[in-house]
Amino acid sequence: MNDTIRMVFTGHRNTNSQGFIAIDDIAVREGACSDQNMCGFESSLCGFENSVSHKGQWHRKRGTQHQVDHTYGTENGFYVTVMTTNSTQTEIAQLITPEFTSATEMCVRFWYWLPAGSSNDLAVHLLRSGEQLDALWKRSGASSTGWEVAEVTVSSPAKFRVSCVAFTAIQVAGTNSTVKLDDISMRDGTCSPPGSCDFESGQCSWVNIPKGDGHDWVMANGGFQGPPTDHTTQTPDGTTSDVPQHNKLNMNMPLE
Ligand SMILES: [Ca+2]
Ligand SMILES: [Ca+2]
Repeated sequence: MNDTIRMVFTGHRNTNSQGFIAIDDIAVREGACSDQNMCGFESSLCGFENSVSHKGQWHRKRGTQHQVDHTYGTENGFYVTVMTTNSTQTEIAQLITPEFTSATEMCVRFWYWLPAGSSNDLAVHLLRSGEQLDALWKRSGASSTGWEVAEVTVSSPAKFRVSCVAFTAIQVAGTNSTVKLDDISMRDGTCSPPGSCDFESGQCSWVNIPKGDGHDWVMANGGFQGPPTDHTTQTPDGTTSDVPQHNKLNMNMPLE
């Protein structure tokens, strides 16, 4: 029996491009991919749990051709979405992060997809010792054309107190399409103010606008085909958002 598996990396280069495609440090190991501070829901719920106080449930679901996941952008990736139990009643589904006891302020970053129809609603709450506080972030009535990113600063005045973050979806009876979530991550410290970003720990809530020409802004360190240092740290280790020369690109101002 031949059980050899080969993987193929396929790059398509724009004929007018002055840019490049680069691959480095490929590592293969058994098991699902994981990032301690990120959940892409590829093999599990990463310790997230459904609230037992509500009937609606968040479930992992494999993407489809028209609704790809965010992590991989393919139908083979997973995300979480709400499954309702009763189509005649509005239901609430609440996905709760594992408990954390660390810093007093954390930045929660997540990707969401609100389907068409003004009846869907997604909110982020802090649960402190089981008590749900006022919504820190809420979006409703504006459907997404695809995955959108949001960042929410979570503050807990009582240091080292056990807290959780809850993603709450309200599913109105009679609607089929539901809210989706993917790539939820948390890091110490506050989120950058809307529009501000030093690119030292990601792109904040800036995203590339697909233009179909194969060009994107990429995160880069000093030196290679770019400035020798970034502006924030004035060192080659700081991160910038670069595009090859002569290419004019747009980045999308985050919604707030
Ligand atoms: Ca995913
Ligand atoms: Ca920087």
